Amino acid sequence: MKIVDARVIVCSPGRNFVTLKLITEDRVYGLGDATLNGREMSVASYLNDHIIPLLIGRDARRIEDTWQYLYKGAYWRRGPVTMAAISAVDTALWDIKGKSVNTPVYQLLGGASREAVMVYGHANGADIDETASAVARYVQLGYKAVRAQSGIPGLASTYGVGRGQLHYEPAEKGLPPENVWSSEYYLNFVPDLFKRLRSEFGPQLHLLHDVHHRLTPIQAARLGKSLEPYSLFWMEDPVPAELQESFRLIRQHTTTPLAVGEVFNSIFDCETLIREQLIDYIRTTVVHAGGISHLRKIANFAEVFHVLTGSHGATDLSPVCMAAALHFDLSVHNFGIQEYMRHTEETDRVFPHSYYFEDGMMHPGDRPGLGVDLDEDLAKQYPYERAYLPVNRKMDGTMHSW
Ligand code: EZ4
Ligand code: CO
Repeated sequence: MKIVDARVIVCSPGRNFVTLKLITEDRVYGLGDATLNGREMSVASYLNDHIIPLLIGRDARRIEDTWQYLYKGAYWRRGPVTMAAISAVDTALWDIKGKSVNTPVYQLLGGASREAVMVYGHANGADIDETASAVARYVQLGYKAVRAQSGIPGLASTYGVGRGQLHYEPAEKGLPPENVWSSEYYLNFVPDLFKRLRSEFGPQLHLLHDVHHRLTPIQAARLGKSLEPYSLFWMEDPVPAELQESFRLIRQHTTTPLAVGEVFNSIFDCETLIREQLIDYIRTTVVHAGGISHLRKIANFAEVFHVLTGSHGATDLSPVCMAAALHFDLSVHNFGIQEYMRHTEETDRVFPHSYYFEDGMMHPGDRPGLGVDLDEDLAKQYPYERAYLPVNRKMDGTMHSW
């Protein structure tokens, strides 16, 4: 079953997406997400200029061999651009495999380990009152788990607080916006937010929070400790995680569960975190961590160390990635939770899909393959528009992690 054609579709229905389409001699095709927010065109080039020439004529059934060929064969390993490109190929090959044997991908991954997968939505507001009303809206929609982010008194903008209510989108057209940050203001404020949410919504609702890589280990330890009375489901990305060992310090101070991994590209980025049981949830994704094949290896490794999955699922991960994530989530034994930020209607029209949300849970649907398509004609109406994620500075102007 030879691959005879391949193309990269870059479009912007609501936001930018890079999608790989592989077509076989049997006219079966598969899709893979290759979107790297704010650096999209580098992955498009990696695919067009370097990977597609290697794929034409290859047997589409050899998923693992193709993964190893692209990973080991490049000599240069890992990194977000390389791994997003490999992820796209891997995801498209799983889609083809499913379609060619007429079965949904989760059936090929061992079948369903659960009826459906719990997802969490994003509630945010300019202040505690607005954030509490946003959480209430998610509860009304049936969500069992909600991430809460709020504007911070004294800071003009902060991560996670957007303009809309269901479509938080941090990337901006034009040059990167600059935000101003104070860890002191933040640390003094966040416990009040969760005190209010826990008392208003009771003990059952899962509450999550994303620190977005902004604290030092000892600050993160303090925050985790101060949030313990409000029993968070998790505290996400408390510190930048290039130094995996820094989680030892956080871990020894707090029982607030820790989640990390949305910017990781491979099992090597989380090996210490998992093996030393320094985290509770690993958030690596299909699109940024080597596709379904590599994500399964990470999950299987994590299972041994009582670490559950909690894949990233922001709007910059396309519906193709979302579908692949749901097949993975449904099948893998140590699933924890899936992030789900709703895409805009334009995005959903360009990427029709079989996955669905019901009562706080999602299911990938039972169409063969991933169950997601790309309307290429419609996509042409939304050409790529350069956009960047914001950058962040401390109040004295020093660059900080965004
Ligand atoms: O900032 O996807 O948990 N979700 C997140 C996201 C990320 C964006 C970056 O492209 O942290 O909002
Ligand atoms: Co995050």
